[in-house]
Amino acid sequence: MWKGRCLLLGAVLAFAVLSAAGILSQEVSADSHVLEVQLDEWTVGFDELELAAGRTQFQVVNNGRMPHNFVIEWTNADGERLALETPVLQPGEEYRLIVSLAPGTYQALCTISGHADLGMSAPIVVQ
Ligand SMILES: [Cu+2]
Repeated sequence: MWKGRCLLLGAVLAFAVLSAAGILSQEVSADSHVLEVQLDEWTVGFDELELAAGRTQFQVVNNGRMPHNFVIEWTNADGERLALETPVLQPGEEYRLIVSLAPGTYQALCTISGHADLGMSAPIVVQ
């Protein structure tokens, strides 16, 4: 599920830039960003997210009344479809997804049948 090409460890301290002001909280620790993602019907909590490359902790919480997950998908240089994902979270459950993202465009979505089409899908742009 994880290819070394996308691993970018030891990144210098950088700040996340959030386009969806007020929707996500942000805090920066020594070597990673911490972003809170609030899943709900039918949103992944942001319309578009801009991130600096490097390590990010997504603190994912399901605020909805139905099960949801949070998946980050992308296509690598070989055309392979890759994904990082939380387990399916029941209402009220939380999960910390720690990723290191290289510059590129990713898609955040819930992969439970039909949910992305209902709105649980948004791009992540990593610079
Ligand atoms: Cu869902």
